[in-house]
Amino acid sequence: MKLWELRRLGLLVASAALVAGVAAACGGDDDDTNGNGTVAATATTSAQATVPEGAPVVDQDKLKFGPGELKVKVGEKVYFTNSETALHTVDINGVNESGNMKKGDVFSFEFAAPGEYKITCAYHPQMKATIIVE
Ligand SMILES: [Cu+2]
Repeated sequence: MKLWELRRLGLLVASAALVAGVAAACGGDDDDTNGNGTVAATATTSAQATVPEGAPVVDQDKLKFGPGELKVKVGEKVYFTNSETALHTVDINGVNESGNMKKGDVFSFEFAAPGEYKITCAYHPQMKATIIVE
């Protein structure tokens, strides 16, 4: 192998490592993005959590999200509750953010960026809601 070929190989390895590093950094962020490329501040599911008075709530009951449309402000936390025995999830723009929610579970999600978010359940395709963040 000629010297220039070695140099070229070295350069390729260096750029491959750089690309891998960038990809790893992006991959680490993927779970927290909301589909608009921005990071949502917090997302938690808890059986113990309570919904603060006056907070925006989307309830899962009778295989529906209620209300079907909700407007909130940027940075506001929306509380998702499950009032029935059927297992549900809260998928936000196609990403399952809540995991399985049993009856009584509360999942809260802070919408950190404006936009229209599609809320669905992984188990019940008929369950749909829209959250408009302004
Ligand atoms: Cu469901």
